[in-house]
Amino acid sequence: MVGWGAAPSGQGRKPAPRAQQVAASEPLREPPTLKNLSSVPGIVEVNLTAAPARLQLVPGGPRVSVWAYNGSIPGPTLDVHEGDSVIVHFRNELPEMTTVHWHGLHVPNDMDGSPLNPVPPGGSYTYTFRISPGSAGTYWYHPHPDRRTTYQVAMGLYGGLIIRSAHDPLAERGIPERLLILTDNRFNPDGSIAFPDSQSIQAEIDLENGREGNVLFVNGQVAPTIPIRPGEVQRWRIVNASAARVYRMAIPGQSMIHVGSDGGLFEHPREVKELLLADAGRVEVLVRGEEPAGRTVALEDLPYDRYMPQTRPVDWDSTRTVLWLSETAGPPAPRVETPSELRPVPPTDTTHVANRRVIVMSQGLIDQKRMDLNRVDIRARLGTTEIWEVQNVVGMDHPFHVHGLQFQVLDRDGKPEPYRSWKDLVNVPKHSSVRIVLRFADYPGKWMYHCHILDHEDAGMMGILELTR
Ligand SMILES: [Cu+2]
Repeated sequence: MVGWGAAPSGQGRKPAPRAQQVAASEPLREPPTLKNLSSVPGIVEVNLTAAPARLQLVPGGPRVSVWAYNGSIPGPTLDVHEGDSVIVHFRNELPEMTTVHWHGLHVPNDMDGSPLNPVPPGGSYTYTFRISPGSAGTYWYHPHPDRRTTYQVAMGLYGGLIIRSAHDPLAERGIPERLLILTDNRFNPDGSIAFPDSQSIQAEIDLENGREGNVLFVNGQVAPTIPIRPGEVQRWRIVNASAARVYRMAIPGQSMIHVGSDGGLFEHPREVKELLLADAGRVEVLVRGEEPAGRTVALEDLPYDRYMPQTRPVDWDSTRTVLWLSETAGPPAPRVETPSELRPVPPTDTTHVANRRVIVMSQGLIDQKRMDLNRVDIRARLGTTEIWEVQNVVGMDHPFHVHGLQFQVLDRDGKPEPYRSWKDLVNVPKHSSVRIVLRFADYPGKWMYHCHILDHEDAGMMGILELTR
């Protein structure tokens, strides 16, 4: 059983919870779910179209030109179960090439939506894959075309993906859940999405820091409200779909129970005061409504310095409100016991390691190279296990992502990881290194590994891993 003790004051935080009156914050809405066209059990068949649309993005603002999946931002959520066979009829109605990358999923190579398999404008592609057993967790999908990912995601192309297990200890206890997709964006005075001129200083800053926006969204809403009753426990599946922003999340005066990461639940819950969520990563947390009812507290994004000193934004050290948690009045919710056992996360066997590699990330480069779609950077055999030491040798963070599998973090700067989890993305802070263990179980082909700051990825901070039998 995990305690829910009051959180002591954190660094630079006030000891008492900040009660606030919030004007005109809308209740959180969740994205629509992709409609399953199949009535056959175990088959999920959906239509997904990427197309230009006009939507209101900023509250009170005008409708502006966006690109959207099925006309909504975020796109509709793909909600499936382990073992399901998924068929996605995708249509590209954009004026340029795109792909749909199923971030974090273990799928056949030609279903991965990497830049090696572009869908031309006006074209279509049927993505078919089976959801791996044991992969229950929170994922997302987004475009991954050659050099245009930043633009297409900023225009509105991203959506959530939930994989459910037949045995979920939290769902079995009736804990309600919410999907929260975090993004940020930047706007012109007329309300349209702002992109810098290619020769501008802002373009250079974006290339260095990755695109950040001054308006933060949750499911496309600005600082929405989540109501919670005293004693109620909610499970939040949080996706960071931002291009570059790293969130250091905390609820002042309250702890959270961290129960899962990119590839799903941990073995045991962990009580935390704050959580660091790099772009493209996911966390699952339990949040409890606290006494007294009637107050409103913020889920805050605390300052986190991921930047090069010369391009660090002037307001990097400000605290931002991600959403409001409204502790509603009324009778307390019945007590919910948080299970101490969530699910097994067996350690990847390292008795036989086929290869130990060092991968060096510098600014815009991996192993001193820019990505070339016609080059293979790493060759490995299916059925083997490798340990990669991912080194960041420069003065800003780079989040490292590998396509098509979930890995485990062994240690960070030699310090063993305190708990096991499945991950497809690990933030490698400035001047540090992380060792990960990867098992190449299945699916031959060429897989991308890259920095997930989208501007860095577009600029070629990416390599190709070829898996062969
Ligand atoms: Cu990077």
